[in-house]
Amino acid sequence: MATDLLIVGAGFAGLCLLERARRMGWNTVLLEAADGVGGTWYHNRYPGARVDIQSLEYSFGFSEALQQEWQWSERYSAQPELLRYANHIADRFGLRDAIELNTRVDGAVFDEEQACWHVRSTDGRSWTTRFLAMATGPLSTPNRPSFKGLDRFAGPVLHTADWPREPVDFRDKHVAVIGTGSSGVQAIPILAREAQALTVFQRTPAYAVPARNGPLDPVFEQRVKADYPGFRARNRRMRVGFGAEYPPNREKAVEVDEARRQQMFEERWRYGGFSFLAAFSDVLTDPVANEMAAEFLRGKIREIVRDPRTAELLSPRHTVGCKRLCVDTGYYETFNRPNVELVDVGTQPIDEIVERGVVTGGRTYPCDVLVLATGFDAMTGTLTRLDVRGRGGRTIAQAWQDGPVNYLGLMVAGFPNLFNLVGPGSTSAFTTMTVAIEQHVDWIADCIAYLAEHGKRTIEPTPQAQTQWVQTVNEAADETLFLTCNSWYLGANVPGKPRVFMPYAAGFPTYAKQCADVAADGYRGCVLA
Ligand code: N01
Repeated sequence: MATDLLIVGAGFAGLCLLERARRMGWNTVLLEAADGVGGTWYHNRYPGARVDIQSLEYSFGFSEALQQEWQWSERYSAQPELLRYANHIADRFGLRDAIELNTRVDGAVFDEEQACWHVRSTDGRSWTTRFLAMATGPLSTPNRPSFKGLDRFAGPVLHTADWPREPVDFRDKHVAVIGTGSSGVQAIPILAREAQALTVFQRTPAYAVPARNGPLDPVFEQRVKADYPGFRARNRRMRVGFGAEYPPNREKAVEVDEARRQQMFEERWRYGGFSFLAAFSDVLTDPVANEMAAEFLRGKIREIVRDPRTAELLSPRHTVGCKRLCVDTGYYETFNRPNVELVDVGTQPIDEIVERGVVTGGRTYPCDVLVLATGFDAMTGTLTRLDVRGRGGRTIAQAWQDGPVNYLGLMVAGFPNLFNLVGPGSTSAFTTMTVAIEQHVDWIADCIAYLAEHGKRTIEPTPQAQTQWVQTVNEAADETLFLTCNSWYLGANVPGKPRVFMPYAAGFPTYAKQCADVAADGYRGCVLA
């Protein structure tokens, strides 16, 4: 039997869309490759994994009962609690009977005559569906660099985004970590405490601001819960979908005196997290203001790290915020420990991995366990690896060979009735994920309902509307400083990937309004048939 909607992926986005589909009364199935729900929070079980947006903001608002009953224990929840939250949603809303676990989708073909999708899984099963929603996540395909000799390494090789379920015992072990992005920055302090010795291989140093994590303040929680809808609405008006409690400072760093500048940076440093980037309104747009923020952070590194050479090596030179800012707990302090060594592989890349070590700069660094904190083939990697064929048998990989193209980040020309959630061309990771997901779920649900009301079977964007949207996304990026360094936003972390800025940087309110306007205009830019 054909379903109305087939969702791929049981992470936060897939669960949220499934809950909505249930309320809409659609016959829906959700296919998930893993043996449990939770997506990101299922796979990223590395020590120290936790959210970098405050829990009260990184949570769903679609159900008042859910947001009232759910109790976060910390200001920034750790992975086990986020995984419990995903499972609670699946149970509380009775979603499990629509979810097929251990079912890895490997392809889908659009049937032009019947106007439906035929979806198949690696174990040979197939489904037919009117609408297909890819909730496969922007950060879900691990990036595993092809280091020479990696397969010869005698010990375990663990990727942070594909971490084993069983606890890993690091006692008496010499551990090597490659990568110092958000995942490495969270894992390194814990690994340093657990392992006998830790060697960190750093290609690019990271800017990190303390999370100031701790138990959730019950007074703050009570205040939020007294008016959760208002709290959500205020956050949706923010560029990033969060932070309304501590709004951006409207002053410009370049227009205030040195004392005021230091005072504001210091206040934000003490408050913790991403609020630092909002210390002044020009930090992310004016290179001079950005360098002031950068120098403040480098000053903190010099204060914290006792060895001046290590402090210098840890001090980034690129634009702050150009790569996602890391939110840490004790990261820089870790390099004061006698059992931790920092190795620069920015100037001298890793030559090879040998049976019991990592070789760079003519020296072999011994290790028993290798941790790859090397990130993801972000935003496009999961979809382009699937054999998804639209009109004329064209695959997504072909359509995106020069970088992702789509309309509103939601639909691709030539792929009717296919929706992509929180991927390229939308604000995605530039917004707190739950806000981005709920906006996409609302839009998709309204769109499917509109088609039914108007007796239409398919929707797809016109190539012209798509080209225009890609231009809009590029123009938004051109107004920022995001193009000034090598980040996963640009695909620069994966050798050979087209260098295209993938998320939409105009801010959540602008994006949400553009999506709403398109819908209000009867899905302007789309062909409905
Ligand atoms: O990945 P990354 P991540 N040789 O790409 C290095 C989200 N997230 O998993 O910077 C040596 O940021 C690479 O070096 P360089 C968040 O959105 C959130 O840490 O490319 N090194 C870099 O240091 C985040 O932005 C949380 O020069 C190599 C590191 O590996 C996104 O996920 C927690 C290399 C990869 O950093 C990705 O974060 C974790 C090579 N060949 C993640 N290849 C929260 O807090 C790569 N590297 C919620």
